[in-house]
Amino acid sequence: MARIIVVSNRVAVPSGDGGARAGGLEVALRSFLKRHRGLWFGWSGRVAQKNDVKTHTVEQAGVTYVTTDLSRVDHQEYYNGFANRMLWPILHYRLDLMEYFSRDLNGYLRVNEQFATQLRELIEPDDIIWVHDYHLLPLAKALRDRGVENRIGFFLHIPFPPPHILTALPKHERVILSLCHYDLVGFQTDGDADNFARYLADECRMPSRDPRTFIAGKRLVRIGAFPVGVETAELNRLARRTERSAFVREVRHSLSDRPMIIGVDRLDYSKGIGLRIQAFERFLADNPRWHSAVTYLQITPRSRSEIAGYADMERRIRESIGRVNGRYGEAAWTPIRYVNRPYSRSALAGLFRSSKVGLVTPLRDGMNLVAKEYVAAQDADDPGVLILSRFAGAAVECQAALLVNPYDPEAVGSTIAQALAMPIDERRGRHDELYRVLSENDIKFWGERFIEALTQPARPAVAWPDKLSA
Ligand code: GDG
Repeated sequence: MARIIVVSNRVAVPSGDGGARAGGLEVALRSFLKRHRGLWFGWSGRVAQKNDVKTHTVEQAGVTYVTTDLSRVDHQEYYNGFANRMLWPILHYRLDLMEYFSRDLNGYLRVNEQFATQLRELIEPDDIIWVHDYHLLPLAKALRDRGVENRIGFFLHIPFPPPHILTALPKHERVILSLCHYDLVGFQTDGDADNFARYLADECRMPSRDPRTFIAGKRLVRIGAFPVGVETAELNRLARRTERSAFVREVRHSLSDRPMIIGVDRLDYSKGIGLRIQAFERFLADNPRWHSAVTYLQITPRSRSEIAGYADMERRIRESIGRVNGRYGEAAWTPIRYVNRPYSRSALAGLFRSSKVGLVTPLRDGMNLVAKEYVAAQDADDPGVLILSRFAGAAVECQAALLVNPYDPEAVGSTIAQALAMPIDERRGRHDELYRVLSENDIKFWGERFIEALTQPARPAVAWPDKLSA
């Protein structure tokens, strides 16, 4: 069995807390690498002072973790700059928020070159390389330039917009077209994959063999949809256990056993938290019978606080929660509980299971694992109801959820009332369907399916098109 090398911006090196704070995807990638005696390479998360950049190697439970620090300027230009101020907004369809600086683009390309130089030393001839996410779009080109001929696959965790949005990215060909140096480029949904295919066909005039296979010089680049899943069965077990934990019992007790609505999101504008609060306010305005009778718990760990817009967004969210609590709250009832600290995976699973409604309303999301985790955690006999944005990748598989337009607070507000009043038979029917889909496509299946597709043989011999060698 070939060794697998996973490359991602951040590496989830196991910490002393047994991974309690790790997200489900990190935990799953780790166990995937264990099965393939793999290696995980990427940024250590440390920013070196005075350019004292170090590389760290840790071996644990059959997995090798190699991480590298970033210099202060690389962190600023590659990570905060081009990746998070330019690529993140544009790939989430937010042209209004993108900030382009050519020095950030140069920093982004430079760090990808540095990663390729370090990675080159670790790669053995039969290794399969799996690169993750928008920080590393040009990594395969940098590796090919260094003579790496191994199979290299790429998976984009976030959305991929249509060409007319994407082409607002200055010098988009240098970044996006470099994806053609991968053997397989995977997306969350067919819609994302089609957008990339249209970009190659219409914008770059790239020849193709079929709608999902393009001819990129001496190799074929294949495109596919690989919707990421969760550890469905494992989460269900975890939720069943922690539902009875002292922590969850205390939360429930503090709510006087009122029904709970839950939202869990990294603090990010793509998650639509501000509009969601407006929707909850609308729900309260239209449904006085639920006053003092339901509590909305919003758990929002801070992220990317170094980026100016994120601090403003946080202030606006706090203000609107204060407004709703001030207007509708009572001495014995706070309508919205807002928490910025992160919780362990098991605590979250228990809270999901204890919540009548999972409120997941991103304005745009590659997949949204919280939606799937909420479903996985439910009690099949008495399940909660998932309200899900139609603009989350998860909506493709989760058709049995209550799908909403997150830009319409009035409609989301009335959907909250519908969810709280939903009869048990309908709740069970919807949940059975959702759980079945998430059991078939769980995280393990996702990883194996991607690697299987990546290792399929397919290499034609034709000339490099001009655009690629540019
Ligand atoms: C990107 C794409 C795509 C959240 N709070 C805590 C905590 N979390 C965990 C959740 C979930 C993960 O973080 C968040 O995943 P999402 O998918 O919801 O969103 P992004 O972070 O934006 O992820 C997204 C994903 O990549 C995977 O491909 O689905 O579309 O944007 O697992 O549970 N985990 C813990 N404590 C918290 O307080 N332990």
